[in-house]
Amino acid sequence: MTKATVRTALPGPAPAVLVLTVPPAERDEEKEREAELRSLMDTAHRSVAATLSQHLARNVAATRIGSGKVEELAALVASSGAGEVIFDCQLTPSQQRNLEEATKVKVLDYDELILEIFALNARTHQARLAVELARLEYAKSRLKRLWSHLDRQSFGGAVTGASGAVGGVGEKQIELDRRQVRDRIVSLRRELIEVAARKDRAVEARTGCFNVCLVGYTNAGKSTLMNSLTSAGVVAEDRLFATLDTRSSRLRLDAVGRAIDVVLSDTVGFIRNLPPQLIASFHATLAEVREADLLLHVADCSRDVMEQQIATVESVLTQIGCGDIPQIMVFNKADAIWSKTLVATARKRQKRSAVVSARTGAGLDELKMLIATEALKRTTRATVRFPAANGALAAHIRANAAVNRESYDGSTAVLDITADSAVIAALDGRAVVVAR
Ligand SMILES: Nc1nc2c(ncn2[C@@H]2O[C@H](COP(=O)(O)OP(=O)(O)O)[C@@H](O)[C@H]2O)c(=O)[nH]1
Ligand SMILES: [Mg+2]
Repeated sequence: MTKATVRTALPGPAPAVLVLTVPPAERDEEKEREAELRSLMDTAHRSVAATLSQHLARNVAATRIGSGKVEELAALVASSGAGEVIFDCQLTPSQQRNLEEATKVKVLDYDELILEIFALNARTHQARLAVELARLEYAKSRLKRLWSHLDRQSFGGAVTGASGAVGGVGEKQIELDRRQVRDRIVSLRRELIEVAARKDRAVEARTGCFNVCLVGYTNAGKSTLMNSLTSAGVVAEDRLFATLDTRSSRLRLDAVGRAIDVVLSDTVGFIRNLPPQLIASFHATLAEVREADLLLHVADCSRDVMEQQIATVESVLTQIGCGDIPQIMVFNKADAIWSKTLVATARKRQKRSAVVSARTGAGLDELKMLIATEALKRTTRATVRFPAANGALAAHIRANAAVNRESYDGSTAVLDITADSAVIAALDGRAVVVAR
């Protein structure tokens, strides 16, 4: 069974009610913000039961939103059967606690949602450590909230006079937790320094395959593009890609009459208003991009802020050491283009670019051709022959190359493979290699 099947079999969190807190001055951005939040929910494998907007300039100290809205929220949670509430902004621990009391479900703020996305997307050891550190630092300030249920549920109300002792139980637990969290934070920091020193590369290198990573802003259409590129495609054999996780798909491209397989991976999107304390874990989560052979930088050309978004993504890519990876600039949402002139000007600055609509499918063939051309530059196809009894060599080839066909010539194994030219060159001497 592949990881993908395991993942989809797990029940996801119950659908959520989204709360948008929109200052009156930003009202015309409301639709945009909702789309962005929904896109983040999608990335976090969560579903949306309903949305509630609050147009309010000030932050109500106790509950963030006004008391009338809190009532409305509680009613909406009950009527939609939602299992949690997610805010598009930061909440203080006490706001979170008060809102949970009013709605009777878990309330998450924006940082918690983002942290969860990072946790889901952390694939290297280093990224997992960085995300755990950020989560603990977040949790440290909220331990009181975690344990407040102990006071209320188990001992609260009925037993009058006992509340002093009850507070003691919660307080003791918080003290204990606080110490544990502090210790773990110290050890995580130390471990992160060691890992950085070792230049740890725990990404399962999918050598032999051409790795393409989708990068770009949240809501640019990366996941939609990934689906439309792969859904119609002919897929290669499953076992070649047994290590793929749910965010990767294989794509077979036709490169001038020759089939070429590439692995396409969706990444966590660049997020507007990324809280500063999450930047380190965001970068660590993206580090896997460094292993890519090609980046598809997806930009939303239906937006007037396209240029700024492109510039932000470029600068982050440079910061994390991905500035030199070949890139195809993909101007997505051509069906809703904001300005043809703007896109034409932006295209002039790019070596390779395509204007597509992941929604209608326009331009996707051209994009596939561009990807295939890049992939062809890097991969070689060859036929290798070696004694079938040499299981170690067969395993080595399977781990490092894509096997297109295999047959036996008596006791000789004959494999038609596609791999990085260096991998094929290294087989020389251990097998008879004929380039194709
Ligand atoms: N009009 C239009 N909308 C699109 C297109 N591609 C994606 N979208 C929409 O943009 C939103 C964000 O898409 P998504 O793939 O989740 O973005 P991601 O955050 O980059 O993965 C969704 O509402 C999509 O339906 C497109 O080509 N045209
Ligand atoms: Mg996405």
